[in-house]
Amino acid sequence: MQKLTGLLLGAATLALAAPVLAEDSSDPIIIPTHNWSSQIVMSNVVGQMFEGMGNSVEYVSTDSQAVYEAIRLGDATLELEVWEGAFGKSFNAALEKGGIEDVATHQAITREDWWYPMWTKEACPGLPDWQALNDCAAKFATPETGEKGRFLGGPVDWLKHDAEKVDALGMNFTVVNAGSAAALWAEIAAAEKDKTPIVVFNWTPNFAEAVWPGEFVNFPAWEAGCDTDPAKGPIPDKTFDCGNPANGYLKIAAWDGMKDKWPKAYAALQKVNFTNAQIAEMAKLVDVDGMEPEDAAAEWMQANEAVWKPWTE
Ligand code: TMO
Repeated sequence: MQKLTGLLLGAATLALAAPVLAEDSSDPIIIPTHNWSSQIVMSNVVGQMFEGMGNSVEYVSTDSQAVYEAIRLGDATLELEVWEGAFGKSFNAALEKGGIEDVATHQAITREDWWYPMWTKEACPGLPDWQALNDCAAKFATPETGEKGRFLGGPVDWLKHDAEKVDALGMNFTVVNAGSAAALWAEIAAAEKDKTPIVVFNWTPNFAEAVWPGEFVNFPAWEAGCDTDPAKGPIPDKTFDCGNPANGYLKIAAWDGMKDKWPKAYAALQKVNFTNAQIAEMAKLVDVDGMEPEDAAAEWMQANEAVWKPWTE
């Protein structure tokens, strides 16, 4: 009897330790990719990890805001980089409608905001304070912006609401949107030659911090609701009268049907977790070393097997 109980207990423990998951569907897992390098490389890393587990994967280039609606409807399966500053609003709206799930939060802490390379401080020593930046607006003037300073924002789909911020805070700046992330790096590199003051949209983790030491502009601190509620932030009748979150999250989202359709891939996805340094490295392999995202992902995986292999077990 004791022996039998022991056996039964042993079996129960085994079952607890290794739940048997149903097989994954042979349909491809749809992974959306966007227009900045770390997201594309990370998508390929996780895609190649799924392929190594026997899954089929398809990458689809998708608008970085519309993707939350696509996931909710099951047209895309997951999103590996939900940046709080750029996408928190769209993600929350989709969560409220249902069909999408908050799967995990990366260890990485993110920030996305107005940023300048350090040489800019010579022209504007009061930085990083936003009012000091505004007092120096003329130093950033270009033929394109007349008397106003030029702020180079990211591609419009990142919806950074920079024009609303300029309006809310009464700044002497005009927002110009770059056509691509590469255009941001090209302008910083051009400004570096004669140390022209420049203020652009940038983020961390990114390769840029290792290439150009710089700082984010300090705007009035972000508080929840600053983007929707005029009462939040220092200006009583304006939204976006604040900076982006300075300690933002980076989340993973998935279609809520994923766990039933691809239970093994879903179990692995729940364990995916990257650090700031790992994400900056993924961007560097493309933006500095000039690799194709697919090759960058393969190289990263080869060098970091100890990081991702355990997620598949
Ligand atoms: C969404 N992004 C990382 C480009 O700021």
